[in-house]
Amino acid sequence: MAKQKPGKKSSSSLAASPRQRVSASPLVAVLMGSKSDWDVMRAASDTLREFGVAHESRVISAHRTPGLASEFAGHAELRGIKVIIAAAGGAAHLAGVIAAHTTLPVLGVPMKSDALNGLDSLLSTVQMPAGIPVGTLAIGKPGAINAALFAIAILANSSPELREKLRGFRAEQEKKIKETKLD
Ligand code: RP5
Repeated sequence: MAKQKPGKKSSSSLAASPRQRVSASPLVAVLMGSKSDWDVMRAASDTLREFGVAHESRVISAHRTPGLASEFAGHAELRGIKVIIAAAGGAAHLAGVIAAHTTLPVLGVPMKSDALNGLDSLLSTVQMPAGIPVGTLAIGKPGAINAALFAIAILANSSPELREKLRGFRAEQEKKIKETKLD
C-alpha cells in the first residue's frame, strides 16, 4: 500500500460524490450494501451527527462492487478513518470483506431480510472465522444506533470531550427511565 499521510487520500472512486453523504475528514465510515439499507442505517448517521462526529455514509457492495469494497477498505486508514460500520442483508459478507482489507475496527450491522427476517444476515456477519474480527451488533435499527454508539465509545478513548458527551447521553437516558410514569 502506498505511504500517504492520514486524511490525504482522494482517488476518483473514493472522493466525495453527490451520491454519497460525506463530511470533511470523516472519522467514521457508515457503509451499506444497498440503498435499501439506508432507511435503517440513517439511524447510525443521525446518532453520529448528534454527537458531532464527522462521518460519511456510502453504498458499497461486497458482491456488486467488489473492487470498490477492497479499495475503500485498503485506503480507509490513510484517509484518517478510525472506525468502519458495515451493514448488509442476506448473505451479508460486506463487514467481513471490509475487515479483511483493513486493521481498523469494523462493526457489522445485520439488516433484516425478507426471506429469513435477518437471521441469515446475523449469522453471516457474526460467524467470522478466527483471525479477522467483525464486532457484530443487533439486527436492524437497534444495531445501527448501537454501532454508532460503539464507534463513539472507541473514539472516546482518545477524546475526553466525546467521553463527556457519552456520559451525558447515558445520564439523560437513565433520567428518562427513572421519570417514566405508567397510566
Ligand atoms: C445486500 O442485499 C444489501 O445489504 C441489502 O440488505 C440486500 C438487498 O439488496 P437490494 O436487492 O435491496 O439492493 O447486499
